[in-house]
Amino acid sequence: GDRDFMSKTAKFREALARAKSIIALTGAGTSAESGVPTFRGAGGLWRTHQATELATNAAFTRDPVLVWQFYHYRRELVFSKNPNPAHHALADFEEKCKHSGKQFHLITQNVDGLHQRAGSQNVLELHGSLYKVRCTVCHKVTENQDSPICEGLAGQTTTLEELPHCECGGLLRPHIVWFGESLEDDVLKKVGQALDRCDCCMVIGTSSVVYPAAMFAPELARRGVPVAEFNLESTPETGSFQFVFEGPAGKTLPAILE
Ligand code: BJW
Ligand code: ZN
Repeated sequence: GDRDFMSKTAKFREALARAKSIIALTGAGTSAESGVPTFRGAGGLWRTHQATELATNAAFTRDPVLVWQFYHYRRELVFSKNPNPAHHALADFEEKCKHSGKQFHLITQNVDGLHQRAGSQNVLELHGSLYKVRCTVCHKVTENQDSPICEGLAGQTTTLEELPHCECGGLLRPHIVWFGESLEDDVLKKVGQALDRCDCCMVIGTSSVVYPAAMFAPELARRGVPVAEFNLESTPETGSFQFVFEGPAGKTLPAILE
């Protein structure tokens, strides 16, 4: 009831107040209230394809047109959406931390850029970005916010030649970490440093099933760090955490961080 929520809220706020180095780890549920579908929820289908089956290098090699159509669709979808109160609460919280001399790291599995659009400054993107591309030949990474990314993808049918290409002539791919691919060394190094220092953590809108991100918060909890999970439902890791705030992150997170 209300009283339980109050004492839990007060206790977690105390943990935040004591902390010197806080991590927020976010997943697709954080953007759900913006209208961006999650992966493992009801919105995880695009046409007849499971999103997680298109997010592999094997799928891209087999059918680069199909995979690019999927990413084109998602780029355009997210352009039409806006950050929600959960994104704003995290951006405001970062600002507060800055003024009170606390470290704050926002580690996101999301590729939609909505945290940055809400004003978050220090965002570690674990799984890449919808708005970056990488050349499959020279491996150069570039930011790309074009809408559409190319005329070919805006039309009904597309050929390989019409897909986005690098100035070197190579085929571009989304700069996204697909299944079986390693996360960027540089990002992992920064995450490792943040985890080492962390003394309070929030896990928001993630199913906690995709590694290595799924093990970050449980490892902190094992070290005795207070961790709060914000989710609509329970996850395989709910039992590892000291605090659980069930409900839509756009409601629960602003209420805690206000
Ligand atoms: C709300 C809400 C609201 C909804 N409010 N909450 C160890 C053990 C087992 C397997 C592995 C392992 N190590 C590596 C693996 C393999 C694999 C893996 O983890 N597989 C598992 C699925 C079993 N991992 C990898 O391949 C990673 N690479 C790697 O480890 O490299 C080294 C290596 C190489 C080769 C072999 C072995 C190791 C890379 C993982 C990359 C993940 N990429 C994706 C796709 C990005 C593409 C794209 O966006 O197009 O990233 S997968 C997809 O899942 C996406 C997400 O970032 C990620 C996490 O999903 P997330 O964010 O948790 O979303 P959902 O939908 O699952 O959950 C939403 C949650 O929100 C739900 O809980 C809802 O209840 C909740 N919610 N509305 C609050 N309003
Ligand atoms: Zn190139």
